[in-house]
Amino acid sequence: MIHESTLTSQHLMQLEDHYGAHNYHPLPVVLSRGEGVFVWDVEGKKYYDFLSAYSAVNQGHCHPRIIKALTEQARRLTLTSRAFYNDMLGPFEQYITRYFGYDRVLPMNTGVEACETAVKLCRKWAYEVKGVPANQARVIFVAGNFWGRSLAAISSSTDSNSTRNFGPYMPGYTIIPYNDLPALEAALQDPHVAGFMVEPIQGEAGVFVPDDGYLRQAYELCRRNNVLFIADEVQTGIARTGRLLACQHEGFLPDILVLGKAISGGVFPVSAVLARDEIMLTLKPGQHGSTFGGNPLACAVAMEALQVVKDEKLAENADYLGKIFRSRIQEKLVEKSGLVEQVRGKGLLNAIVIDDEPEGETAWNICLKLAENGLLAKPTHGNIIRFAPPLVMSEEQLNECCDIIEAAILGFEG
Ligand code: IF1
Repeated sequence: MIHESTLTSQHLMQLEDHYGAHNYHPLPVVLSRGEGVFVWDVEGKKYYDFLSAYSAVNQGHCHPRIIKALTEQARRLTLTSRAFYNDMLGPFEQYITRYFGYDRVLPMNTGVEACETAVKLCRKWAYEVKGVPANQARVIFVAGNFWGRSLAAISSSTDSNSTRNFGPYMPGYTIIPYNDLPALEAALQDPHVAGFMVEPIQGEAGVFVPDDGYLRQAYELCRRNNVLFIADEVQTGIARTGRLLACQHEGFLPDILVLGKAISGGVFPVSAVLARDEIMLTLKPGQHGSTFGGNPLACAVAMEALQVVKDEKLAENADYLGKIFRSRIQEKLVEKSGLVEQVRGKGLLNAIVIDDEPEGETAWNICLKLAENGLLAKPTHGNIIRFAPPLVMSEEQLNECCDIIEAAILGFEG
């Protein structure tokens, strides 16, 4: 078997094209190494990573402490299943519940599994605590949501690309507009509503930041109507928006918290659902689980990855650098270039809106130009380019990246 690193980018792209499902359209860049804020392609070209694997690599690529935790545990014990106890899960559960301020955690692997676990848990609570009649529980979602690719997840999607020809869909969902409190208040009048699941900032939809106070008031409306507020912080959590959790910008803790991605620093699939006893203890043995959920390797990696976030003050850094990023882009591009309509975001989860054709040809070509100039980013929904570097970036590196972005886009003007 030839080791991939001796194959060219072209050959490696051809292998994927020939043998893989075509469920992605990647930029023509083939990466073979990552370290901190940088990645290298197979020809050795160096890039700033401004996507961070969709905010899974907040701690930077191959963080030495997280890799050490991974390799040491991997030599000792990787997986036991939950048929038996192991010596890592209890310490992890204690660590993460204290870290975020919850009674209990249910460990899973991917974000969509954790989100689906949250929906199941919320329904279970509705029947056994709130008293909703059997099979009548409803969960409210917002238009533009994204919580994964499973049938339960796409059943709440308003993006036809995610839903077309995958029906029939999961029943018991109510869809309302995002950032619309009267619509939420109206939907909450249904006594069968169990929960309201929402991203604090809509990532995939294009980094839509709701009005100040929306999340907090939505949370209070839910509490007043005995409905669980479920925060999908798979992408906004783990310091990405300048606080440990995006909900902390508005000073509340969701009833159910869903985490994924950077909970492991992008080193291993780890996700988790956190809740208080009254909710979590509705699940009894045999009612939910997963082969890899809570495995010793995941526990070791996640504890170290979360500790790195605190030790390296990544939330503070994201908050500080995010303000620099948005003010530079506002001043140098939004106010000067006809191409950039808006910059928006919080912390280091940001995006620019390009004045583009619907299919986003210009945004795509801007990303190709950025790649040529050593910075990786990718459009979402056509004309929106998401910028989300690892949170370990320095101010000097951020300014260099802004130079690259500004030069590339102003070059397009010409
Ligand atoms: C893809 C998007 C981002 C998420 C939120 C749950 C999940 C995700 C808020 C599910 C996952 C990933 C999925 C990945 C690309 C990426 C993505 F563009 F698809 F939507 F980040 F914006 N909640 N997002 O963002 O987590 O099961 O993937 O671990 O499917 O292409 P997962």
